[in-house]
Amino acid sequence: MEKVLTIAGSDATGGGGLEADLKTFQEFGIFGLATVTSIVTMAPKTGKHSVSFLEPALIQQQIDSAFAGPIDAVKTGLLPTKDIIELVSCSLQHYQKKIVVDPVIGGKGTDDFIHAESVEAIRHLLLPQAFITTPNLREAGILSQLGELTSKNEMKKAAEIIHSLGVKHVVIKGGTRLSLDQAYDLHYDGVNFTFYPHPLIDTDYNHGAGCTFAAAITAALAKNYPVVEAIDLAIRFVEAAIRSGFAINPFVGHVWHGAYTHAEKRLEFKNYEQ
Ligand code: PXL
Repeated sequence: MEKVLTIAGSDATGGGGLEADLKTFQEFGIFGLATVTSIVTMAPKTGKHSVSFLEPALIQQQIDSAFAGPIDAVKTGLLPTKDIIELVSCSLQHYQKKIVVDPVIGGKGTDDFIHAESVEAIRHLLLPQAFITTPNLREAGILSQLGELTSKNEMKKAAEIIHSLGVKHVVIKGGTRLSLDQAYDLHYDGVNFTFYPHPLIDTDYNHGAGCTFAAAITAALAKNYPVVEAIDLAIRFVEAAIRSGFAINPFVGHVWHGAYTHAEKRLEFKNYEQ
């Protein structure tokens, strides 16, 4: 069985972060391990999110624990400080297999989780080690230093700049922000640009979609899917998860990570004596 490590923040409400990653890995039939870098909590009366960081030494001990055995792929999520990004980059320096970097900068409806010096560390320390990076439209604008991206052409420019930082594949999640007829995700491999159109889904219950998308790509790669097939499957996996999104509390609605496989129907109680 494949083993995949996520190095990410914990989302205490369970939609994004390493909770999304582990649930998604499980859906792919893959064994998930986790290194916690930080914890995102939500105030129950206001819905305001806050981030707390873990001590670098404790993060290092978790990574060392995970690498006590073989790991088939690594995904990174929220790495909130420059020190933590340096530590993760150093720990992955001799890692030979695929690294997926989800360059988490902000959450929906919250202040940014990370600041300019961390963005620089992602650009120069982490992206050169990555096989795939999966910024959303806003993160792609920040990483490419182009600012707000408002068209498919600008997405292509951003993808080229991000690719030049050393990552092999750039996948920009267009999402609903472009206000076009459909959502467009863009894949650039250094030669070809491929847009993946998919339907816009009218819902606010999509917290965790970005993490789930990157986790699904990581899992598919660990299962030896070719890149294009991994992206395609991840798009369908997340589309199903968003269609089954639900309100977890009065402030936020989460994707359902198990939607693609109808996981809610698994092991249902059947009373055979009736
Ligand atoms: O969706 C971005 C994200 C990533 N990582 C953690 C989060 C969130 C959003 O809330 O909590 C830990």
